[in-house]
Amino acid sequence: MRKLWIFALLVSLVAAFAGMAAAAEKTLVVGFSQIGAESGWRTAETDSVISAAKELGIDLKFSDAQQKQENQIKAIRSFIAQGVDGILLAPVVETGWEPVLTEAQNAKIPVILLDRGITVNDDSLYVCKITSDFVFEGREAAKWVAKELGGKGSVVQLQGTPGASAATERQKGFEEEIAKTPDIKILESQTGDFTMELGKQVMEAFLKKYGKDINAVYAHNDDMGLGAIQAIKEAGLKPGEDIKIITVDATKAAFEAMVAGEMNAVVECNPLLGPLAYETLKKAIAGEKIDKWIVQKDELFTKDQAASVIGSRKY
Ligand code: GZL
Repeated sequence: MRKLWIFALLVSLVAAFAGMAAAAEKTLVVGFSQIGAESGWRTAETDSVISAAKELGIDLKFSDAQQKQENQIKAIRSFIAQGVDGILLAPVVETGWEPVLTEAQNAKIPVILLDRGITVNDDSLYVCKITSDFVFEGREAAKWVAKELGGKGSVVQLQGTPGASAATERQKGFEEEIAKTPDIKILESQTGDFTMELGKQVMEAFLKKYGKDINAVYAHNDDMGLGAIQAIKEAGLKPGEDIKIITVDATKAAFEAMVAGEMNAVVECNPLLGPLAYETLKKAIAGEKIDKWIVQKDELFTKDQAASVIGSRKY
């Protein structure tokens, strides 16, 4: 009888420890509201977030908003209803997030912003943003243009998505810096919405209007810059020679264009944010203090470096 009692005690102890171990290893369930697939950079970011979830054994609920904020808001509400442990949000634009982020806060679900920022009165609505410094990127592009044009010339600007922090801040950085070189004029700025197709269409319009007066193009991302290259070629001009081109992102396609001599420079913007996003989310869930802005370091690459660097690029 005594042995039976001891056996029963051992079985219950093992079960208790197994339960504790299971609780300690509870699979993290994370919702990711992604903007869409508008650019090579965006796809690289999506791949990074999805592959890191697989490597870390995280149960990822992924939603592609097809560039629409209302779809992102719907996705966040769905994540809240599913009771996820955390939410990653790449906010397509800066405004309009208070209501849904308040619902996430009330449900005690931490939200981390990826690759773009938002404007809210109460920044406790999100744990932190993990982004590049877009103003820095814009400044770096302007410094390069000023040097490349020898301090004198005309530039057109292909802007990203209206209302997106990546676009407004790249424009702010560029225009503040280029103003220090008064003989360089920005002929016109128009949005190409971060896509190759629209970037090409806007550049076609700029070429019809300004033709050979355009000395350089500053595109807020590679895809619009690659679209501009197509338009310049179809206009019978040589991209990279007749018209200089600088973009932001530094995807493989941009390096290939620089190797081909059709793009002159690119400012990097790191999309491989998956591992850092989950590491930060786990710290937030554990109640650790997190910096409000985790900045990604970026650098400028020129055509002359492209051939030697392209082999080491990760996206
Ligand atoms: C930058 C990101 C931008 C990229 C574009 O963090 O938000 O959006 O520069 C992408 O390629 O479309």
